[in-house]
Amino acid sequence: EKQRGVTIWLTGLSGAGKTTICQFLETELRRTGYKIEVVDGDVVRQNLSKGLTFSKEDRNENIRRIGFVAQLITRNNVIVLVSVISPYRAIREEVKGRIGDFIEVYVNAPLEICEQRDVKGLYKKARTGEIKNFTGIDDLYEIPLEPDVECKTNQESISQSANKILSKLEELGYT
Ligand code: GGZ
Repeated sequence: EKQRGVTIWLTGLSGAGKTTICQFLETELRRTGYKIEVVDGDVVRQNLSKGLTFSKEDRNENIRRIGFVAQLITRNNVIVLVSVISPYRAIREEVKGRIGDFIEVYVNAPLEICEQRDVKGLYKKARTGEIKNFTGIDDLYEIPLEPDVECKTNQESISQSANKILSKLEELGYT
């Protein structure tokens, strides 16, 4: 039977665990033999979206570009793992509508936890004002109202979070 493509879209704050869950899923799905592509916000911003700022307009432009690319890959029967903050609900819905085969995953960790982790020291810089418009500090994050999967990364392990997503893939017939 032929593999169906799908975009798995992980949205959430910086430091919530999106990239970590993606890496786990990538390994797991590749091991099983699926064709996978990974699109990480941080990497896209150094390439496809180089030069874009973190204004609402530029974030939405970034998301639109990523959505476009994810759509192309998805229709070629590949599983696409996207991890981007994507703070605005309307543009997430727009991309979802366009791709169709789309699983929205809310990677949910409380701001305090993300800030404690502060892997890259960005929250500290946001607090001191060295970085402006930082999501969760002085910029908006609109929580998903009906995500297909919610991962509470301060209450569950990486493999538990990833397994929720793998179960959803199977439930929807993609694996
Ligand atoms: C949010 C920022 C900002 C501001 C730099 N706000 O956790 P990271 O570091 O490695 O990934 C974040 C990345 C956010 O890029 P996205 O493309 O995912 O954002 S969006 O979907 O809103 O377009 C973070 C870093 O860039 N970063 N400045 N002001 N995150």
